[in-house]
Amino acid sequence: MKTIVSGVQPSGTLTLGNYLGAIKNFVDLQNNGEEKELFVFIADLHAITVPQEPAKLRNSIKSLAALYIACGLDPNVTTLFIQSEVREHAEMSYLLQTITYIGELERMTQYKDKMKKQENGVSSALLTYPVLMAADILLYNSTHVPVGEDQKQHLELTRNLAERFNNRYSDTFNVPEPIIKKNPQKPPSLPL
Ligand code: LTN
Repeated sequence: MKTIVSGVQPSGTLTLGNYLGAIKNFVDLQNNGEEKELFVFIADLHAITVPQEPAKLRNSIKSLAALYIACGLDPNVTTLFIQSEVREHAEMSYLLQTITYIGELERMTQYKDKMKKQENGVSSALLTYPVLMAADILLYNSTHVPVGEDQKQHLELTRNLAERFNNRYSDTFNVPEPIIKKNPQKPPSLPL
């Protein structure tokens, strides 16, 4: 049986881009009639890799939860949750950091782009962000992960870390496959 995990960051204002780029795919997966287990979360630990205003972030978390449900994710069918409320995400992230090379994180294109934009220095969590993402995925023994084209490199790292851990210690993690939608629907002039 497939186990599918994905999340959206609760940062900024939610747009049609969030719906078309991510949430609609989750709803389609939920309703496609296949037997599966689907986990969809609110990636608030990812959001705090860049500075956030606490009150605004709390609001964004609630808005994203409402959006998930309004778009058709059914809490009776899909496991919906807030990442920070499951502390194993942070624990697993630390354990995976022990097998991650700094060099492979520094090569991530999203890190390089975001780093250039931060004026007051970059948190170490921005560098280790892809390890947290690997933790999100490997924690549930996922078989499939729906992500946008921009997250392909992070998925590749996740697969490498799963294989590295399995080889170094014992066969522990499933090595997940990405579900990357070709030609995603994009609203004009909105970055996804
Ligand atoms: N990094 C992703 C959000 C995200 C995610 C995940 C997606 C965090 N953890 C695990 C899939 C699986 C983003 O910014 N779109």
